[in-house]
Amino acid sequence: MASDTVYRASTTAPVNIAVVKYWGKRDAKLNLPTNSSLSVTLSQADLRTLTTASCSARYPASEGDSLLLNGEPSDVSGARTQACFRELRSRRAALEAADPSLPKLSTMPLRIVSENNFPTAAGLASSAAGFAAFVRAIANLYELPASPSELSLIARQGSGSACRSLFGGYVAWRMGDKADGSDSMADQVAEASHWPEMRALILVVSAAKKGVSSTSGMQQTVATSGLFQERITKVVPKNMELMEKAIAEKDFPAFAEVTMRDSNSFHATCADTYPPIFYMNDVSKAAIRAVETINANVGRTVAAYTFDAGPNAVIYYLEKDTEAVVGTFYHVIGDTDGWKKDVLKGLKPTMS
Ligand code: 2P0
Repeated sequence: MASDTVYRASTTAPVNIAVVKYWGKRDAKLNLPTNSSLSVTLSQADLRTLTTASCSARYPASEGDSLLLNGEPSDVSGARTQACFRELRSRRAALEAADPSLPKLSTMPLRIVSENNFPTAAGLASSAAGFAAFVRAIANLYELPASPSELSLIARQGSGSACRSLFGGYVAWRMGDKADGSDSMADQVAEASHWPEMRALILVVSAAKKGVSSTSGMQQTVATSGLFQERITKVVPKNMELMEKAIAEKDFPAFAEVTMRDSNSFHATCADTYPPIFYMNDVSKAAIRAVETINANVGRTVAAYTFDAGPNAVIYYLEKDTEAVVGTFYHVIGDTDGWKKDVLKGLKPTMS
């Protein structure tokens, strides 16, 4: 019977780590950023979210939409999740209005089941892969003729950094300037195959949940930091330009310098927030010194550090320098409390 049909679609989405950071919203409701950002998408073999979306007329309407996240029921009533549901449903409803022979999926309750292949407790940002997979799974279920950039517009409303996880390789999120956010979306700067030697080493300093969430941290920075104005008007526009050039020319020393400077600039604005926000700890700072030592010992820049809204370090390097970079970190880690050897990995960028 047609009414018993369960419609289903699955997808995966990868994690991305920014080398020019998103930090600040100009419109919290639409999740519009104060600056553009750029990231490298990591291999799905290592870190990814797998999501299945289903809908059926036989799912009780009284239960509404639901989300099972790593086996646990998760709240879907938040404004951002609701915005994603609404955007996707309205696009499906438009298809159904244009073609009455299509099943009315837009009227059916949705069940979303999502799992990460990495421990959520590892302290790695999972909202980017999570919302990217969430949006793409429903878009696939609804058979929406949407490009990755169009889907990035929707995923952005779930979590800003999620818009960059709709692409593999090297990805920019253009801030846009329209008030309705219709031009604030991601595009691919280069495929992973353009620079396939790129690697990322993730050092999990602490698996604890971060003290100040990104969403509230960036709001406090926008409201109180004077340095932040300098960052969004001068530092980031220049870093975006230099980063795109470094990627186009596969210039690792340039890529590394912009990556490290942008991370430093982001954390400086956090320290300039009132009251100040500190995401890095002493072990994070030891990782910075280790990168400097590695680069000095090799005599050229072979490693670049970057830190998000937490103490964990991501170290970018090229495959040919694995021994110098990873080998040294293993050595350092052996002597340093706080590092977790078992989660130290050399990750490849992905083609998505
Ligand atoms: C980034 N971060 O570009 C920056 C660097 C953290 C530091 O994107 O409020 O979780 O959901 O839009 O995307 C973290 O911010 O924030 C983030 P919301 P999100 O990767």
